[in-house]
Amino acid sequence: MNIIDLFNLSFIDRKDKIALEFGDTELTFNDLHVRSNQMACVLDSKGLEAGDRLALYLENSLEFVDIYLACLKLGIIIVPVNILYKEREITHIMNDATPKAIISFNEIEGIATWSAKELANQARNQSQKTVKCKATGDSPAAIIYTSGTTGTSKGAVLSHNNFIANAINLNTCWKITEADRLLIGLPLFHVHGLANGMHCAFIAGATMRLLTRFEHQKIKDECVDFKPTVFYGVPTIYVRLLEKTEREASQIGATVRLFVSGSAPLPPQVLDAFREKYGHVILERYGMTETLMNISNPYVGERRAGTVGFPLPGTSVKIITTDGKEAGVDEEGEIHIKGPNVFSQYWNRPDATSASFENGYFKTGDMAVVSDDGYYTLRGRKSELIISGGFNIYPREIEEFLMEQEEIKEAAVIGVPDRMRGELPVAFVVPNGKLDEKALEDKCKKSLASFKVPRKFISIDVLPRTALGKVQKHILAKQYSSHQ
Ligand code: MLC
Ligand code: AMP
Repeated sequence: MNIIDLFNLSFIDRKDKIALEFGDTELTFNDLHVRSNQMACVLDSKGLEAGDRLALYLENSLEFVDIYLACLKLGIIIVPVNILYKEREITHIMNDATPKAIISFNEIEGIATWSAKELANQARNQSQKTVKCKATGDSPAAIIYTSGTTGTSKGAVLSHNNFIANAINLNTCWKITEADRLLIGLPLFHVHGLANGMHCAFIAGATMRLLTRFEHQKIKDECVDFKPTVFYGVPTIYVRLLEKTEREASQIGATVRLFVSGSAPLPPQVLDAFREKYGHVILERYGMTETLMNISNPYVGERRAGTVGFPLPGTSVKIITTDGKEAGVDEEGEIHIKGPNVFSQYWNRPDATSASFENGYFKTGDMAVVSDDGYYTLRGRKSELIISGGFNIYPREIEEFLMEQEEIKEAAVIGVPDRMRGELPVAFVVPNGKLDEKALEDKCKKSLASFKVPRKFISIDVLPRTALGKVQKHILAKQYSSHQ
């Protein structure tokens, strides 16, 4: 079975129900079905075939949804690209995934694009006839780029079955049904918005309101107008919601039965403050691009602050200590995951793929402990990954960029704590002569997504290193905090 077969439970059987609200547009499930058939005709006429890749550089929009569904129907592998990425970052993905094209609303400097608006115009005149989806459960549905635990960003190949396992789990465990109304302001280019948001809504037959993005200034009005029952956010969004007045909080929370947090650690004090102000206990869960959702606090039962709960159905979880043994209760180790939700490979990277699996389990790079009553608590990461506002930053990528600049001899990037975003990147640099920080910042802004641009550049004479030459980032972190 492919995921379109599951969407058809709604596309065909709930024809006249409102599936999607976006701006002033309301689409029924039948509209989604018809529009994606038409879009599939356009893509087909452009010579795209099953197994081809097609990159989407699109903010949340009707075009994103239509093209995404059309690709699933044709067996085309979608490569969603973070809309905040700049030419340098997009080029890496284009070279790696070699998509037939990249679809965008606007021109991208140095990269040939297909216009999303033009495709949408062409689709209007096409046949509405149902396109038979030939994909099987094992067919790749998407390649999503993620920094993983090491190196530069790699494409995680996610199959129809991976997405199906994830959606069935969440719809079951979080009781998502056709009575629900999902408010999705998270980007569809990441699995949180796409697989937990859109897929779950379409399969359950729930109504989804899609926002171009989450804007804290507008969220109260959206809630009052849409009356959501389910709300997904990253911790930054919940910190923003805590800034609302009591009255706004009661308006936002009035119809919601479930607030879910994930993609980065939710500080226990945020969960507590949210319970105080909103009267809701946020359900925190843990996932990854490579595995989709793994561990979740229960819908029924105690949602324990600071923990991510229990393994989801069908997901096997082991904690492996540094000496390679399975950890006992309260003993820290790396989380290893096996299950129908786990991806099969990094695109074109057999070495990276085999390095990331052990005994059939995916090594997540996340450290954790489990309590005697089965709750998992994440304890940080093995790698240097920084998560800012739910977006991942791999320090090496920024360090390499900085060291390409003539004014920089050496660079080391660390994540520093931030109340709003969780973490922020800060760069320690050894300059060639006097450093013009503003000029360096401008260069970063031109080539790196805004969330990757270091918030501070700290000049030092020499980076602290071990005898083997490895930069001692913990010393830099101490140096940073002692200067604050
Ligand atoms: C953020 N920005 C965006 C944007 N999101 N720009 C365009 N489209 C978007 N969707 C930019 C802003 O322009 C701004 O740039 C900066 O980010 C901060 O924006 P802000 O307005 O101050 O927003 P804020 O209230 O801080 O909220 C930011 C946020 C955003 C939380 C809405 O960070 C976000 O959408 N994060 C979600 C990321 C996500 O979906 N992660 C899931 C990964 S999957 P500037 O230039 O002014 O700084 C995964 C697996 C799992 O991790 O477990 O889920
Ligand atoms: P990504 O590569 O964007 O899929 O990000 C996955 C990473 O996000 C995981 O490896 C974790 O480090 C982190 N993550 C996801 N959910 C949580 C959570 N609830 N608490 C802490 N970290 C999380």
